[in-house]
Amino acid sequence: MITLAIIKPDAVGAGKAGKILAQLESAGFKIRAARLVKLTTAQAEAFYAVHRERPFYRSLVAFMTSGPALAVALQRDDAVARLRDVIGATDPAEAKPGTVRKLYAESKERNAIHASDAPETAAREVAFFFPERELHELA
Ligand code: 3AN
Repeated sequence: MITLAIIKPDAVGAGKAGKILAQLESAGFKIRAARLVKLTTAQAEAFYAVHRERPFYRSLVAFMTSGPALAVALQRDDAVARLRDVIGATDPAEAKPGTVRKLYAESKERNAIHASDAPETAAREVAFFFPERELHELA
């Protein structure tokens, strides 16, 4: 199974992308595709469309377009749930010790990493960044 992670602009800007990728690899994920992207406002709005009514939506879009982010397609068994375990809670104050967000996130918004939250979401989010057909077939 393949899921999507995005190492967000805060973590890329702080020079933590390599450490985070190493942590994900140590947790058993294989990197299947990777792309450094500077999202446009339209792309960030589309990616986070599910949150468009939330009060933090405009701020989230501004943050996600503020600098380069690293989108990564990751493969392992039970990838979606296992990646959610490794990244930790949305709010770093609530994230368990050793999780990516506990280690690297600054706040609920600037929280270092995104991970797909369900298998259907993962398929859509992987295709958003990696439309190549081969990757879908293996997902
Ligand atoms: P997660 O990323 O853990 O799946 P979601 O889907 O609820 O969390 O939120 C998506 C993104 O929106 C988060 N990664 C975070 O950057 C931002 N966000 C969520 N809740 C808040 C909040 N209360 N204030 C500011 N930003 C938030």
